[in-house]
Amino acid sequence: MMGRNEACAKIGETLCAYFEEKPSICDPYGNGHINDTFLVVSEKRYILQRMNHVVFPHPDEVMENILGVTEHIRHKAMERGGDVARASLVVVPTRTGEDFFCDSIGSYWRLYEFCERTITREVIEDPQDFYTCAEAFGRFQCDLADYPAEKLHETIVNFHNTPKRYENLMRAIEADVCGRAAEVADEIAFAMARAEFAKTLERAHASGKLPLRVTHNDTKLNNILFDETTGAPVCVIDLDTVMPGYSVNDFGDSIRFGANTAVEDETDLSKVTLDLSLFELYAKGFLKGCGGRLTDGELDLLPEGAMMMTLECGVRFLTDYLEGDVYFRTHRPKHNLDRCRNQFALVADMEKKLPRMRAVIDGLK
Ligand code: ADP
Ligand code: GN1
Ligand code: MG
Repeated sequence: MMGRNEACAKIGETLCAYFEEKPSICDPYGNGHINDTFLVVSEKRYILQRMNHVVFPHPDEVMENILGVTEHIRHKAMERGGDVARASLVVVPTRTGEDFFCDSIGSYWRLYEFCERTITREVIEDPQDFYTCAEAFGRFQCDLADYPAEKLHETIVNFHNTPKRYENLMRAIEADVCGRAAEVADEIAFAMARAEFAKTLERAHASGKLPLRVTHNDTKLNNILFDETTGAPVCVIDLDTVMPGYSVNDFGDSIRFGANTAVEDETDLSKVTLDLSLFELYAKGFLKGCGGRLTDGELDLLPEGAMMMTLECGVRFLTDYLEGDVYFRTHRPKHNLDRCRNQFALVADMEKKLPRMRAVIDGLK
């Protein structure tokens, strides 16, 4: 498989496709695990991304989704008199008018306007930021409630189908291509002990308790741009996985990342716990942003959504560790294993706190 540096080799050719004159700056940017992101400075600032072709087999479909969804969100922002220019990502076409560029070695690239006067956060410094982040992700879902779901391509099939993620893990254990399975026997046992729980949301959907909605599916704190002066959320980004999904998973993925008292790859597991006050704050903001749209069935399953996204993410990190770290960008040996242990530690703490999570949600109904 082509390495990341090799895949980015044609960045010069890509810049030519977008700019008449060579930009003065083109530097790696941000902390995403999936795409290769660059800050480009020409007459103004841009975000250039090489789309991860392994993760997203149909980059053209990803772009079609993004163009539709961003236009829809801008329209909603206009209706409520918001900051339309920064309300959603703005795709910049190539000089020949294409929405993305395929270079001569088959890498797919896209260019966005840089959303100015914004910052991203990796951790919560002020709890209020988590509340506003929740409101923004809730409003995102609310804005897309009338988006024609049949127009959306499923950019990653079964993305948050946790039982399917378990099947992938089983395959990785069986193949054990790197000979790492014995080393992670404890983590495998932890996952297997929760294989029944992993079916909870799919079962709730099958029984009509959990509707499919248009969701973001990657609601990490660092996928929101905040205004650098006021701290208000300005723009929800990273729209590659906008697809039909469960509201409780959008809720849960934010809790997994933002209400963890440690960062996602912290190796001192004694620091990894669920911050219940952040959980409550996020729940309040998310419900407000969703504008009363969530059904009782969805409300009841919000705590399970948090546990599910954390368990699933741990299973995905473990699978990638077993497969040789081919999916998530890693920065050190065993990085994916560290992330997996961290997520499983958070699951264990959430299990202890489940009655209190339920009580919080009951109090908000
Ligand atoms: P990944 O899928 O790899 O996470 P993202 O699309 O989230 O990639 O982008 C990575 C980072 O780049 C973001 O966390 C954010 O800091 C920054 N970023 C992305 N798009 C923009 C934009 N239009 N304006 C400003 N910053 C952006
Ligand atoms: C990836 O792209 P990024 O870094 O926001 C991943 C998410 C995981 C997350 C774990 C397309 O998100 O599903 O939850 O890493 N995105 C994709 O940090 O797989
Ligand atoms: Mg991201």
